This record gives sequence, structure tokens and C-alpha cells, in this order.
Amino acid sequence: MFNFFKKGLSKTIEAMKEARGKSKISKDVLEEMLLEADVDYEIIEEIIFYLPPNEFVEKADLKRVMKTYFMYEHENFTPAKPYVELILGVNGAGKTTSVAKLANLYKKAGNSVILGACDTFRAGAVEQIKRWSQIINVPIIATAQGHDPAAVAYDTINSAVAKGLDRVLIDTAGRLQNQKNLANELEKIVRISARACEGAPHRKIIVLDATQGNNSVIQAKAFNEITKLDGIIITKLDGTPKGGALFGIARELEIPILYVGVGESMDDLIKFNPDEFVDTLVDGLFE
Ligand SMILES: Nc1nc2c(ncn2[C@@H]2O[C@H](COP(=O)(O)OP(=O)(O)OP(=O)(O)O)[C@@H](O)[C@H]2O)c(=O)[nH]1
Ligand SMILES: [Mg+2]
Repeated sequence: MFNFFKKGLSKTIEAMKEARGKSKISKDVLEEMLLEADVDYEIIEEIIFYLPPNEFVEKADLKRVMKTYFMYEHENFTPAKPYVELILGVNGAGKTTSVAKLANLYKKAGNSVILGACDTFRAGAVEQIKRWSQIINVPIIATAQGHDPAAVAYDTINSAVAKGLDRVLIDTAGRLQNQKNLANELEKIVRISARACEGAPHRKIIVLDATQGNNSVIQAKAFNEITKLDGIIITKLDGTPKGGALFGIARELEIPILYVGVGESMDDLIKFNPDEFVDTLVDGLFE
């Protein structure tokens, strides 16, 4: 099987190998390598502390220690029909693209999907997601720019209920006039969604741009204060050497990383598998 994490981690591995040079990996060299990959400094110290007291680092030991950071990753999926997911995040993080990628994945798995174009704020946003709905060939509910996004969410969920669809994906705006407005809008979408279907939205997923590295933890915490998050999608892992930030994200946020984006096309979304992630990273470093 093609290793998608390899595509996502190629820049991270490259940067870390550069820090290594040709030497065997001592603990000092490892520290340099992890810094290059934007692993949080406290975590670097911890990783080194938990390695056996040898001069050089063994591949198996490093994998074992690194995997502990993802020990609590598990998907909290309670089936519902329709299953409604709200996609959140700052502007440009990759929300709309991730909605399209998820719709594509769900459809391939045999589920019927509908999209809700609830970014009614940014010019062009509705057109962008409409284009995706045509490419993937899934229905979409959309209105004109400036309309109430909560009403769009309500109509989308209602439509899914009426048609007996499996999945609802709701795109949202990343930026409004200010933070308060964004918080109010998101709270309203959540509240109104529950009116259209009990328990909706079943999952609130934050989209984090991997190129932001550890800074994305702060963003996610701000969103988590507005509305409790259930999962994370990391985008643009392919475009950054900061793949090591996932350790800090996993530990600080205590919510599962569900998927990782590794490119701009609709097939470039992979389910996050912690073991595979760590194995690919460490194998790459020791190559
Ligand atoms: N390389 C790469 N690019 C990505 C990935 N995900 C998204 N992008 C690109 O990032 C840019 C922004 O993506 P959008 O999906 O429009 O982001 P958004 O969060 O919806 O942005 P706003 O609607 O402005 O808030 C686009 O050019 C995408 O093609 C990814 O995993 N890898
Ligand atoms: Mg968008």
C-alpha cells in the first residue's frame, strides 16, 4: 500500500535529516532534529528523558516513546442518522477543502452526503463549495452571501432528515467582523442545528493548518472555549517541515486527530493512524 504519511511527512523528515547530517543519532542530535520539526520543547526534553540511558538512540526505543503521545487517540463515534458534522477553524486553514475531502471519503464508503454552505460571510465562499459539490456529485444547500448561516444549517439538516441521508457536513466561516461575532454565529449554528435534529451537530471538528506548527494549539483552544470540540483535522502536512507539532497538538488538546490533509485534491485526506504516523517518521529519520 502506498504510504500516504510519507507524502505528508516528506518535508518534516527532510528537515530533520538535514539537522542530523551523517552522524549516528545521539541525544544531542535528536534534540536538534526534533526542534527542526517544531516538536514542542518540553516534549523534546521528555522524549529524551524517557529514552534508555545510552549514548545513541535506537529506532525501536524512539518509536515506543513517541507513540505514548497518541495513546488517548480514539474516535468518539456514536452513530446517528443523519450524522451531522460541523467544520470549524480560522480563515484559510483548509475547512472547505476538508469538507469536500470528507464528502468524497464518505461517499466512497457508500454513505449519502449533503453539504451546508454556512460560510455566508466571505465573498466567493459559496461558489467555492458549490464547485466542490459538483465535482464530488453531492447535493448542497446554499443561499446568497450575507444570509443567516444558522438558517442554512437548519435547512441542510432538515433536507437530510427528509431525504433519509446518512451524513451532513457543514462548512463555516473562518472570520467575521470580530471574534465576538464569530462566537455568536457558531453558537447559533450549534443551537439551531439541534432544533433540526436532536443531538446535532454530532461532531464539531476543528481544522488546523500544520504550517502554523505549535501556534495552532492556541487557535484550537480559543475555538474550544466557544464550543466544545470533538476532533481535529490537520491540513497541509505535505507543505511543511513542522510535522512534529502533532505531538504537542495531541497532548495539549486531548481530543483525537481524526484525519490529516496531505495535498489539495479531494483524495488527499487520510485517516490519522498514530502508529503509522510515528513509524513513518522514525523510519524516515533512520533511513
Ligand atoms: N498542500 C495542501 N493544501 C491544502 C490542504 N488543505 C487545504 N489546502 C489549500 O489551502 C487553501 C485554503 O483552503 P480552504 O479550504 O479554502 O480553507 P478555508 O479554511 O475554507 O478558508 P476560508 O473559507 O477563507 O476560511 C486552498 O488553496 C487549499 O487548496 C492540504 O492538505 N495540503
Ligand atoms: Mg472556506
